[in-house]
Amino acid sequence: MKKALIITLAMLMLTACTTPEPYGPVPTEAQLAWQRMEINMFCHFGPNTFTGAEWGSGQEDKEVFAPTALDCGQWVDVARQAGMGGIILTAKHHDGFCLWPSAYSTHTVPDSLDILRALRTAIDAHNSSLKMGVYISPWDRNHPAYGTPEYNTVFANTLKEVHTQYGPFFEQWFDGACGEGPNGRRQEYDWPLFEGTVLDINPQCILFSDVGPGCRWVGNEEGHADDTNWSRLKVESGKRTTENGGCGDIDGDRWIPAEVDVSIRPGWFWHKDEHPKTMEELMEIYYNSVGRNGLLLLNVPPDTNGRISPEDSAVLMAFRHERDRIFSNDLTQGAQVSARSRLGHSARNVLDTAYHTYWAATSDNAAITLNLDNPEDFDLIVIQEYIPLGQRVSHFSIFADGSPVAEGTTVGYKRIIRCDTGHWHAAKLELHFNGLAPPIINRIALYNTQAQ
Ligand code: FUL
Repeated sequence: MKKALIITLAMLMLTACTTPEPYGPVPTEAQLAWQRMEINMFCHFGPNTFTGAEWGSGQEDKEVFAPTALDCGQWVDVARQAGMGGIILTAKHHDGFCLWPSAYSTHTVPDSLDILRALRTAIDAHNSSLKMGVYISPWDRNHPAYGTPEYNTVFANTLKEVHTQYGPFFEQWFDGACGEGPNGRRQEYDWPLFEGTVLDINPQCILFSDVGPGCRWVGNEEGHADDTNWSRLKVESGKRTTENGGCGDIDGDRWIPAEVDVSIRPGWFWHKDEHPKTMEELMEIYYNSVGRNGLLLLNVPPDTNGRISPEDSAVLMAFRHERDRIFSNDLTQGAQVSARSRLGHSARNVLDTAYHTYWAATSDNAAITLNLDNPEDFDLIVIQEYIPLGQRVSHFSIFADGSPVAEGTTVGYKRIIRCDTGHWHAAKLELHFNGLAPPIINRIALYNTQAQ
């Protein structure tokens, strides 16, 4: 009898310890890995680098594309040292010029100047975790077939060629721009054909477009997501049902997180009279993108040498150094944590850096308290929801030593809350969450940007 009771109790505990049910759509493994990259590098490179244009006409002489000291290994070094997870190269921009010797266009580099191959080789040579992605513009101002049904087949063949010969790519960037081609006509893009072509070759590839399916355009090129940012989206017949690029849809039925693309310089291509943003501006962008549940795709265009300029490289290193300085000292270490928790998913889990441990609250309205060893000064609060089980939090409010200090709506993969009145000084922090389902939080951390 006693034995049976013990077995029943043990079984009950085991059931209680299991993973909570997911809420709504959840990321695929590839989407989760993508989100965890946090910052990637975009490289706009092509004839425009040499002509000063942003949108080339497609009539440029092929010879204008002539980097004098091409070094894709240097791009890789800069990206790695800047803390980026991957590099996405504009293999074909709107001018139609292919940075590889394509069989489907006459407007290409010669075999001897295959930039896709050079980048692939440089990335593989480093044997690091840096991943490669590709931007191929459907809009083509050079191709004679553009504006006719035949072009959709040409473009699908182009995708197939690039993905089979130079892949695997972690992301395929589909630019939504659709202007006129050389014959004055616009193209009706066959998106299902384009997407199917890529996914048949690489089902893990994250497809970027205004509506996903892998990730979505955030809706601006200034470097910010909305304050409210759901990773869910409603899409019908290839279109958004609402104009919510920046904030997604609370009731979206697909997991399509936001990507924030912005250039380090005023233009997307390198131009000699333009200069990069400052480290402080990049930090602002970081807080407003990664800190608002977005992935930051920061464009760093190689110059006419075929290298990332010393100016851009210096500011990227300062940006990395500043993030390391701020985020190396989490002030919650050693704190006492208390909250009602689902068995096996204790509140203490919010302090560790292991990704797959979390605090699972027991109700939609939940609170967690952190008692620090000593009162601390801090001006950043970082919260991360455990998104493999869905995005749940719809409102949060934070109290420091009993006084309300901040509130907001969504959290998602990562939310960074900044103090706009200098800094907070407190020994006790309470966070109240309202969720669409009981919140699941894997990290809470506090930092002081002003600490020496
Ligand atoms: C836009 C393009 O028109 C720009 O030239 C740039 O490539 C940007 C990333 O996307 O739609």
